[in-house]
Amino acid sequence: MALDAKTIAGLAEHLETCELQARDTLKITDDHPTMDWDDAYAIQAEILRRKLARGSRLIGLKAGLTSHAKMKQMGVDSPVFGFLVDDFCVPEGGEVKTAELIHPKVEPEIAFVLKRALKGPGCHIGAVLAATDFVLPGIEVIDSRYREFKFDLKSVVADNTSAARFVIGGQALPPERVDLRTMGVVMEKNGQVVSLGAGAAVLGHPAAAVAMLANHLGRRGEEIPAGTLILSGGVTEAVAVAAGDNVTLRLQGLGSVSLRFV
Ligand code: 0L1
Ligand code: MG
Repeated sequence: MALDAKTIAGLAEHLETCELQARDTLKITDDHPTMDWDDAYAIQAEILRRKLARGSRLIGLKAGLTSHAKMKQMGVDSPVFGFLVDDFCVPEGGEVKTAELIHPKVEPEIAFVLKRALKGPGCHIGAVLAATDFVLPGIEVIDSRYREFKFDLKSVVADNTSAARFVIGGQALPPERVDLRTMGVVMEKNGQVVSLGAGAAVLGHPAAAVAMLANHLGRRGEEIPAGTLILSGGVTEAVAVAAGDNVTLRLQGLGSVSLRFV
């Protein structure tokens, strides 16, 4: 690690304050160019620790930048991983207050809920499908704390991969009841189709994103516990939203989920 504990704690406080006060900042590697991957994940872990200490509950994990469309949109070339706490969860059809966010965007995602723990290294699509209880539609609302979404990957990891809000809903089905690769994905904003894709846009198979997450945690001696909700990553590029927008995601065979921005 290149940064000391005091610097990591200070950067976590800075980024979380930006999140809670809905104000942006420059990417943290501008002032800390030697920051390495362990530092970035340590800052993210410290943000989680702060939230848990205030009573938030860890309810899930996320993979980000798992589709070529997202990687191209952000000019990067590898996935990143973050956490989801209960504060981020919006009820199906519920409201997201834009005053609490900086510059929100929505992503159409396939969500997994595990019935058994997954531990890497060596985790693969088959292991993920065997450990999955059900899959269902999920919309992730991302809100990078970095000005104009200008960042590098390490700064994004420290910023909990831009996680802000999410909604899950629609129909939950066991993975053997659907073909996650060919599953059609349609996202509408105010009744207009804004994103179209198929599950295979996520690393060839969305379960591959979950396997990558398990292998990432496995290298750190951690696992994905049973019962964890996992957002496997945006199938298409992210779409900007503003107050007044209604967003609906339809996943073939899994119904729809929606939310409103106020
Ligand atoms: O969930 C995501 O794919 C977001 C990853 C972080 C980069 C971004 O803010 O778009
Ligand atoms: Mg996402």
